[in-house]
Amino acid sequence: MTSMLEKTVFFRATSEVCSLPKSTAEVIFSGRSNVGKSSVINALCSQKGLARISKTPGRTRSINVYSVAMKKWIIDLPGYGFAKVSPKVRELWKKMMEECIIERESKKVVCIIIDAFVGPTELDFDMAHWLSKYGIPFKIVANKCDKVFKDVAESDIKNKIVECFGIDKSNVFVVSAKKRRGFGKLQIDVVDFLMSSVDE
Ligand SMILES: Nc1nc2c(ncn2[C@@H]2O[C@H](COP(=O)(O)OP(=O)(O)OP(=O)(O)O)[C@@H](O)[C@H]2O)c(=O)[nH]1
Ligand SMILES: [Mg+2]
Repeated sequence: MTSMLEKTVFFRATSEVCSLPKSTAEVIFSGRSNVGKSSVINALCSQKGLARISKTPGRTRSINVYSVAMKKWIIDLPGYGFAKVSPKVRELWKKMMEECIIERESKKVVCIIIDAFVGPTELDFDMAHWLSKYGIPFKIVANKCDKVFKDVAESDIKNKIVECFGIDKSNVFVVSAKKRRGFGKLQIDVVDFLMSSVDE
């Protein structure tokens, strides 16, 4: 079943949430700028150039929608906490994110991507609290685990995240988009989530 992710195609880029049609299920990727959201989407879908990645933070500037199957979407959002864009642009990105996550009625889960080396930041906790407040389920994906020192066990990174965010271990993933490592269970969960919803 997870092989269907390899057939994921770009669907649309927009800053107007209301212009998007209805979907039946969405997995939304959110996180600080440059944490590797777009890279994680590429690794998840075993594709190199699906989502555009960049060394410079602030690469993804609109809501990028990818279609895994009919009305089953993966969504890449602009990053939060990027200081180098103007307050006006930051406000616009925030509004886009809020509209995308809260105002759309679709069945959704958010993957908060954090940096495994840096660890969770205040902004990541704010995001988790905000999602909880609105009853939106979320997973934590700790990316760039290739940067973590070899003597730190993956289970330690996981346990720390479980403790910090107060979520179940089954919703925590430690991955490296660069090395394409750790994506097996996330692929299964994403496909299960997308395909378990009934088409309207
Ligand atoms: N070492 C390492 N670098 C990574 C990994 N994943 C992404 N990167 C690098 O991190 C940088 C940012 O990657 P993106 O995927 O563009 O990050 P993003 O979160 O989508 O960034 P914005 O769209 O700008 O918010 C790039 O230089 C990537 O090559 C990883 O697993 N390990
Ligand atoms: Mg991006």
